[in-house]
Amino acid sequence: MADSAAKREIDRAEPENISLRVKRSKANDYNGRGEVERESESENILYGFKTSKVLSDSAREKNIFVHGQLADKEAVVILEKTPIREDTLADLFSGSRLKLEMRNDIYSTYRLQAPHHLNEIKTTVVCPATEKHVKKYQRQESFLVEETWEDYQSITLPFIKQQSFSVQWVYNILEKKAEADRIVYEDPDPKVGFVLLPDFKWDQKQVDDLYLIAIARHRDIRSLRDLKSEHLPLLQNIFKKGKEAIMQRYNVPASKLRVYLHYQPSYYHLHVHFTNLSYEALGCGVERAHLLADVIQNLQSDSQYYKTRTLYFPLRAEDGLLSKFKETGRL
Ligand code: DD3
Repeated sequence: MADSAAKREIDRAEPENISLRVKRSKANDYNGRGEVERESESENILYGFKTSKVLSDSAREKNIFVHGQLADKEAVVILEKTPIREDTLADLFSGSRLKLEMRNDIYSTYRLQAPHHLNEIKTTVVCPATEKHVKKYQRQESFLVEETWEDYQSITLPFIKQQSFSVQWVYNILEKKAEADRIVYEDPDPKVGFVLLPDFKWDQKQVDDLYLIAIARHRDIRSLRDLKSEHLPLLQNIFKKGKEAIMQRYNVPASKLRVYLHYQPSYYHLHVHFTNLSYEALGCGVERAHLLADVIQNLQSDSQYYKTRTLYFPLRAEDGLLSKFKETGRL
Protein backbone atom coordinates (compact mmCIF):
# COMPACT_ATOMS: atom_id res chain seq x y z
CA MET A 1 0.00 0.00 0.00
CA ALA A 2 1.20 3.49 -0.74
CA ASP A 3 -0.15 5.09 2.39
CA SER A 4 2.91 4.89 4.61
CA ALA A 5 3.96 8.49 4.05
CA ALA A 6 0.49 9.74 4.79
CA LYS A 7 0.20 7.56 7.90
CA ARG A 8 3.52 8.80 9.16
CA GLU A 9 2.37 12.36 8.97
CA ILE A 10 -0.80 11.56 10.90
CA ASP A 11 1.28 9.83 13.53
CA ARG A 12 3.44 12.88 13.89
CA ALA A 13 0.44 15.14 14.26
CA GLU A 14 -1.06 12.96 16.97
CA PRO A 15 1.84 11.43 18.87
CA GLU A 16 -0.58 10.48 21.60
CA ASN A 17 -3.62 9.27 19.81
CA ILE A 18 -5.87 8.77 22.78
CA SER A 19 -8.95 7.59 20.90
CA LEU A 20 -7.04 4.48 19.99
CA ARG A 21 -4.21 2.88 21.86
CA VAL A 22 -2.53 1.42 18.83
CA LYS A 23 0.99 0.20 19.33
CA ARG A 24 3.15 2.10 16.89
CA SER A 25 5.59 0.21 14.72
CA LYS A 26 9.04 1.54 13.85
CA ALA A 27 8.00 1.98 10.25
CA ASN A 28 5.28 4.35 11.33
CA ASP A 29 7.48 6.67 13.33
CA TYR A 30 7.83 10.11 11.93
CA ASN A 31 11.26 10.95 10.62
CA GLY A 32 11.19 14.59 9.55
CA ARG A 33 8.64 16.67 7.73
CA GLY A 34 10.78 17.37 4.64
CA GLU A 35 11.30 13.67 4.08
CA VAL A 36 7.60 12.97 4.29
CA GLU A 37 6.78 15.63 1.74
CA ARG A 38 9.44 14.48 -0.74
CA GLU A 39 8.39 10.89 -0.36
CA SER A 40 4.74 11.66 -1.08
CA GLU A 41 5.68 13.43 -4.31
CA SER A 42 8.12 10.90 -5.70
CA GLU A 43 6.08 7.92 -4.61
CA ASN A 44 2.76 9.00 -6.03
CA ILE A 45 2.19 5.77 -7.89
CA LEU A 46 -1.19 7.11 -8.98
CA TYR A 47 0.39 9.97 -10.93
CA GLY A 48 -0.10 8.34 -14.35
CA PHE A 49 -3.37 6.56 -13.55
CA LYS A 50 -5.70 6.51 -16.56
CA THR A 51 -9.33 6.13 -15.59
CA SER A 52 -11.35 3.88 -17.85
CA LYS A 53 -14.51 3.42 -15.80
CA VAL A 54 -16.16 4.22 -12.50
CA LEU A 55 -17.24 0.79 -11.27
CA SER A 56 -19.40 2.07 -8.45
CA ASP A 57 -19.69 4.97 -6.07
CA SER A 58 -21.73 5.87 -3.07
CA ALA A 59 -22.61 9.32 -1.84
CA ARG A 60 -23.61 7.83 1.50
CA GLU A 61 -20.43 5.80 1.98
CA LYS A 62 -18.33 8.53 0.40
CA ASN A 63 -16.33 6.16 -1.72
CA ILE A 64 -15.64 5.47 -5.37
CA PHE A 65 -14.26 2.37 -7.11
CA VAL A 66 -12.36 3.18 -10.28
CA HIS A 67 -11.06 0.87 -12.99
CA GLY A 68 -8.12 2.09 -15.05
CA GLN A 69 -4.55 1.56 -16.14
CA LEU A 70 -1.41 2.12 -14.14
CA ALA A 71 1.72 1.95 -16.29
CA ASP A 72 -0.10 -0.28 -18.81
CA LYS A 73 -1.35 -2.63 -16.12
CA GLU A 74 -5.01 -3.02 -15.25
CA ALA A 75 -5.78 -1.49 -11.86
CA VAL A 76 -8.62 -0.84 -9.48
CA VAL A 77 -8.36 2.17 -7.19
CA ILE A 78 -10.70 2.62 -4.23
CA LEU A 79 -10.97 6.10 -2.73
CA GLU A 80 -12.83 6.66 0.51
CA LYS A 81 -13.35 9.58 2.85
CA THR A 82 -12.90 8.54 6.46
CA PRO A 83 -14.87 9.60 9.55
CA ILE A 84 -14.09 12.86 11.32
CA ARG A 85 -12.50 12.07 14.66
CA GLU A 86 -13.21 14.02 17.82
CA ASP A 87 -9.51 14.27 18.64
CA THR A 88 -8.86 16.19 15.42
CA LEU A 89 -11.46 18.91 16.09
CA ALA A 90 -9.09 21.37 17.74
CA ASP A 91 -6.70 21.21 14.76
CA LEU A 92 -9.61 21.35 12.35
CA PHE A 93 -11.09 24.48 13.91
CA SER A 94 -7.84 26.32 14.38
CA GLY A 95 -5.90 25.22 11.29
CA SER A 96 -8.48 25.45 8.47
CA ARG A 97 -9.45 28.04 5.89
CA LEU A 98 -13.14 28.76 5.56
CA LYS A 99 -14.91 29.89 2.41
CA LEU A 100 -18.37 31.27 2.96
CA GLU A 101 -21.06 29.72 0.79
CA MET A 102 -24.16 31.43 2.08
CA ARG A 103 -25.51 33.30 5.03
CA ASN A 104 -29.21 33.48 5.97
CA ASP A 105 -30.53 34.61 9.33
CA ILE A 106 -28.75 32.55 11.99
CA TYR A 107 -27.54 30.02 9.37
CA SER A 108 -24.36 29.99 7.35
CA THR A 109 -22.60 27.30 5.31
CA TYR A 110 -18.92 27.06 4.38
CA ARG A 111 -16.42 25.06 2.47
CA LEU A 112 -13.71 24.22 4.94
CA GLN A 113 -10.19 23.55 3.74
CA ALA A 114 -8.63 21.29 6.34
CA PRO A 115 -4.93 21.39 7.21
CA HIS A 116 -2.83 18.86 5.27
CA HIS A 117 -2.71 16.18 7.90
CA LEU A 118 -6.52 16.15 8.18
CA ASN A 119 -7.12 16.24 4.47
CA GLU A 120 -6.54 12.62 3.55
CA ILE A 121 -8.46 10.13 1.50
CA LYS A 122 -8.03 6.45 2.29
CA THR A 123 -6.78 4.79 -0.90
CA THR A 124 -6.55 1.15 -1.86
CA VAL A 125 -4.83 0.04 -5.05
CA VAL A 126 -5.18 -3.39 -6.67
CA CYS A 127 -2.58 -3.74 -9.43
CA PRO A 128 -2.35 -5.74 -11.56
CA ALA A 129 -6.08 -6.29 -11.22
CA THR A 130 -7.76 -9.27 -12.85
CA GLU A 131 -11.11 -9.35 -14.60
CA LYS A 132 -12.48 -10.74 -11.33
CA HIS A 133 -11.33 -7.75 -9.32
CA VAL A 134 -12.99 -5.45 -11.80
CA LYS A 135 -16.23 -7.43 -11.67
CA LYS A 136 -16.12 -7.59 -7.88
CA TYR A 137 -16.39 -3.83 -7.58
CA GLN A 138 -18.80 -3.28 -10.44
CA ARG A 139 -22.21 -2.29 -9.12
CA GLN A 140 -24.47 -5.29 -9.63
CA GLU A 141 -27.85 -6.70 -8.82
CA SER A 142 -27.89 -9.53 -6.26
CA PHE A 143 -29.84 -12.78 -6.24
CA LEU A 144 -30.44 -15.06 -3.28
CA VAL A 145 -29.26 -18.61 -3.93
CA GLU A 146 -30.39 -21.75 -2.11
CA GLU A 147 -27.57 -24.27 -1.78
CA THR A 148 -28.22 -27.80 -0.53
CA TRP A 149 -25.28 -30.00 0.44
CA GLU A 150 -25.68 -31.73 -2.93
CA ASP A 151 -25.58 -28.35 -4.71
CA TYR A 152 -22.41 -27.54 -2.80
CA GLN A 153 -20.75 -30.74 -3.97
CA SER A 154 -21.92 -30.66 -7.57
CA ILE A 155 -21.90 -26.90 -8.26
CA THR A 156 -20.08 -24.77 -5.70
CA LEU A 157 -17.11 -26.97 -4.80
CA PRO A 158 -16.07 -27.70 -8.41
CA PHE A 159 -16.43 -23.99 -9.16
CA ILE A 160 -14.22 -22.97 -6.21
CA LYS A 161 -11.58 -25.54 -7.19
CA GLN A 162 -11.51 -24.48 -10.81
CA GLN A 163 -11.42 -20.77 -9.88
CA SER A 164 -8.27 -20.93 -7.77
CA PHE A 165 -8.66 -17.28 -6.78
CA SER A 166 -5.22 -16.64 -5.30
CA VAL A 167 -4.90 -16.44 -1.54
CA GLN A 168 -1.20 -15.61 -1.76
CA TRP A 169 -1.83 -12.49 0.29
CA VAL A 170 -3.18 -14.70 3.09
CA TYR A 171 -0.07 -16.89 3.01
CA ASN A 172 2.09 -13.76 3.02
CA ILE A 173 0.40 -12.70 6.27
CA LEU A 174 0.76 -16.16 7.85
CA GLU A 175 4.43 -16.34 6.82
CA LYS A 176 5.11 -12.72 7.88
CA LYS A 177 6.10 -11.77 4.37
CA ALA A 178 3.57 -8.94 4.50
CA GLU A 179 1.78 -6.86 7.13
CA ALA A 180 3.85 -8.42 9.93
CA ASP A 181 3.93 -5.07 11.73
CA ARG A 182 0.13 -4.94 11.70
CA ILE A 183 -0.42 -8.20 13.56
CA VAL A 184 -2.45 -7.61 16.72
CA TYR A 185 -2.28 -11.14 18.05
CA GLU A 186 -1.00 -14.48 16.88
CA ASP A 187 -1.24 -18.03 18.06
CA PRO A 188 1.47 -20.10 16.34
CA ASP A 189 -0.18 -23.49 16.88
CA PRO A 190 -0.53 -25.20 13.47
CA LYS A 191 -3.94 -26.71 14.32
CA VAL A 192 -5.76 -24.13 16.44
CA GLY A 193 -3.52 -21.12 15.74
CA PHE A 194 -4.41 -17.96 13.86
CA VAL A 195 -3.27 -14.44 13.06
CA LEU A 196 -5.43 -11.48 14.06
CA LEU A 197 -4.90 -8.19 12.24
CA PRO A 198 -6.85 -5.18 11.00
CA ASP A 199 -8.70 -5.75 7.77
CA PHE A 200 -7.43 -3.15 5.33
CA LYS A 201 -10.94 -1.77 4.99
CA TRP A 202 -10.29 -0.24 8.41
CA ASP A 203 -7.92 2.73 8.63
CA GLN A 204 -7.41 2.13 12.39
CA LYS A 205 -7.91 5.77 13.22
CA GLN A 206 -11.04 5.27 15.33
CA VAL A 207 -12.60 2.21 16.92
CA ASP A 208 -16.08 3.19 15.72
CA ASP A 209 -15.55 1.21 12.52
CA LEU A 210 -13.19 -1.39 14.01
CA TYR A 211 -12.68 -4.29 11.61
CA LEU A 212 -10.22 -7.11 12.20
CA ILE A 213 -9.83 -10.52 10.64
CA ALA A 214 -8.59 -13.70 12.25
CA ILE A 215 -6.89 -15.90 9.67
CA ALA A 216 -6.57 -19.59 10.57
CA ARG A 217 -3.11 -21.14 10.26
CA HIS A 218 -4.80 -24.31 9.06
CA ARG A 219 -4.75 -24.23 5.25
CA ASP A 220 -7.33 -26.84 4.30
CA ILE A 221 -10.52 -25.21 5.52
CA ARG A 222 -12.11 -23.45 2.60
CA SER A 223 -15.30 -22.19 4.20
CA LEU A 224 -18.18 -22.85 6.59
CA ARG A 225 -19.02 -25.94 4.51
CA ASP A 226 -15.76 -27.65 5.51
CA LEU A 227 -16.31 -27.18 9.24
CA LYS A 228 -16.88 -30.21 11.48
CA SER A 229 -16.80 -30.71 15.25
CA GLU A 230 -13.09 -31.49 14.97
CA HIS A 231 -12.59 -27.79 14.22
CA LEU A 232 -14.29 -26.67 17.45
CA PRO A 233 -10.98 -26.15 19.30
CA LEU A 234 -9.83 -23.87 16.46
CA LEU A 235 -13.08 -21.89 16.38
CA GLN A 236 -13.26 -21.58 20.16
CA ASN A 237 -9.64 -20.49 20.27
CA ILE A 238 -10.22 -17.77 17.67
CA PHE A 239 -13.37 -16.64 19.46
CA LYS A 240 -11.84 -16.45 22.95
CA LYS A 241 -8.35 -15.15 22.15
CA GLY A 242 -9.57 -12.82 19.42
CA LYS A 243 -11.98 -11.08 21.80
CA GLU A 244 -9.33 -10.88 24.53
CA ALA A 245 -6.74 -9.40 22.17
CA ILE A 246 -9.21 -6.78 20.92
CA MET A 247 -10.10 -5.82 24.50
CA GLN A 248 -6.40 -5.50 25.33
CA ARG A 249 -5.39 -3.49 22.29
CA TYR A 250 -8.47 -1.41 21.55
CA ASN A 251 -10.39 -1.49 24.81
CA VAL A 252 -13.49 -2.74 23.00
CA PRO A 253 -15.32 -5.40 25.05
CA ALA A 254 -16.79 -8.59 23.61
CA SER A 255 -20.29 -7.16 24.12
CA LYS A 256 -19.46 -4.53 21.48
CA LEU A 257 -18.22 -6.99 18.88
CA ARG A 258 -19.93 -8.76 15.99
CA VAL A 259 -17.88 -11.92 15.35
CA TYR A 260 -18.86 -13.85 12.23
CA LEU A 261 -17.98 -15.82 9.11
CA HIS A 262 -19.15 -15.09 5.60
CA TYR A 263 -20.82 -17.63 3.40
CA GLN A 264 -19.90 -17.35 0.59
CA PRO A 265 -16.58 -15.88 1.73
CA SER A 266 -14.63 -13.58 -0.57
CA TYR A 267 -11.58 -15.85 -0.24
CA TYR A 268 -11.57 -19.57 0.45
CA HIS A 269 -9.24 -19.76 3.42
CA LEU A 270 -10.93 -19.88 6.81
CA HIS A 271 -11.16 -16.44 8.39
CA VAL A 272 -13.36 -14.78 10.98
CA HIS A 273 -14.54 -11.16 10.95
CA PHE A 274 -14.50 -9.03 14.11
CA THR A 275 -16.41 -5.78 13.61
CA ASN A 276 -17.75 -3.09 15.91
CA LEU A 277 -21.37 -3.85 16.75
CA SER A 278 -22.31 -0.23 16.19
CA TYR A 279 -20.84 -0.26 12.70
CA GLU A 280 -22.84 -1.85 9.91
CA ALA A 281 -20.03 -3.35 7.91
CA LEU A 282 -20.74 -4.45 4.37
CA GLY A 283 -21.64 -8.16 4.43
CA CYS A 284 -22.78 -8.33 8.04
CA GLY A 285 -26.41 -8.87 7.07
CA VAL A 286 -28.38 -12.05 7.70
CA GLU A 287 -28.02 -13.22 4.11
CA ARG A 288 -24.25 -13.58 4.36
CA ALA A 289 -23.03 -13.48 7.97
CA HIS A 290 -22.97 -16.46 10.34
CA LEU A 291 -22.21 -15.56 13.96
CA LEU A 292 -19.21 -17.54 15.21
CA ALA A 293 -21.10 -18.23 18.45
CA ASP A 294 -23.90 -19.87 16.44
CA VAL A 295 -21.46 -21.80 14.25
CA ILE A 296 -19.81 -23.21 17.38
CA GLN A 297 -23.15 -24.24 18.91
CA ASN A 298 -24.37 -25.78 15.68
CA LEU A 299 -21.24 -27.92 15.43
CA GLN A 300 -21.52 -28.87 19.09
CA SER A 301 -25.01 -30.23 18.56
CA ASP A 302 -24.25 -31.81 15.18
CA SER A 303 -20.76 -32.44 13.84
CA GLN A 304 -22.20 -32.68 10.33
CA TYR A 305 -24.33 -29.54 10.66
CA TYR A 306 -22.81 -27.71 7.69
CA LYS A 307 -22.85 -30.85 5.59
CA THR A 308 -26.58 -31.30 5.94
CA ARG A 309 -28.07 -27.82 5.95
CA THR A 310 -29.31 -25.85 3.02
CA LEU A 311 -27.45 -22.54 3.10
CA TYR A 312 -28.68 -19.30 1.55
CA PHE A 313 -26.49 -16.53 0.24
CA PRO A 314 -26.57 -13.65 -2.21
CA LEU A 315 -24.65 -13.77 -5.48
CA ARG A 316 -24.09 -10.85 -7.79
CA ALA A 317 -25.24 -10.83 -11.41
CA GLU A 318 -21.72 -11.13 -12.81
CA ASP A 319 -20.55 -13.84 -10.41
CA GLY A 320 -19.48 -16.97 -12.26
CA LEU A 321 -21.05 -19.10 -9.55
CA LEU A 322 -24.44 -17.58 -10.30
CA SER A 323 -24.20 -18.76 -13.92
CA LYS A 324 -23.46 -22.28 -12.64
CA PHE A 325 -26.58 -22.26 -10.47
CA LYS A 326 -28.58 -20.95 -13.42
CA GLU A 327 -27.19 -23.59 -15.82
CA THR A 328 -28.31 -26.37 -13.51
CA GLY A 329 -31.77 -24.85 -13.27
CA ARG A 330 -31.40 -23.87 -9.66
CA LEU A 331 -32.46 -20.26 -10.22
C1 DD3 B 1 -9.02 -8.34 -1.25
C2 DD3 B 1 -10.39 -9.62 0.37
C3 DD3 B 1 -8.99 -9.16 -0.01
C4 DD3 B 1 -9.14 -6.86 -3.59
C5 DD3 B 1 -9.27 -6.25 -2.39
C6 DD3 B 1 -9.23 -6.99 -1.21
N1 DD3 B 1 -6.97 -7.23 4.89
C7 DD3 B 1 -7.10 -8.27 1.30
C8 DD3 B 1 -4.83 -8.33 0.54
C9 DD3 B 1 -4.36 -7.97 1.78
C10 DD3 B 1 -6.66 -7.87 2.61
C11 DD3 B 1 -7.50 -7.59 3.72
C12 DD3 B 1 -8.89 -8.95 -2.48
C13 DD3 B 1 -6.17 -8.49 0.30
CL1 DD3 B 1 -9.50 -4.54 -2.32
C14 DD3 B 1 -8.95 -8.21 -3.64
O1 DD3 B 1 -8.47 -8.42 1.10
C15 DD3 B 1 -5.27 -7.73 2.83
N2 DD3 B 1 -4.79 -7.37 4.04
N3 DD3 B 1 -8.84 -7.65 3.65
C16 DD3 B 1 -5.64 -7.12 5.03
N4 DD3 B 1 -5.16 -6.76 6.23
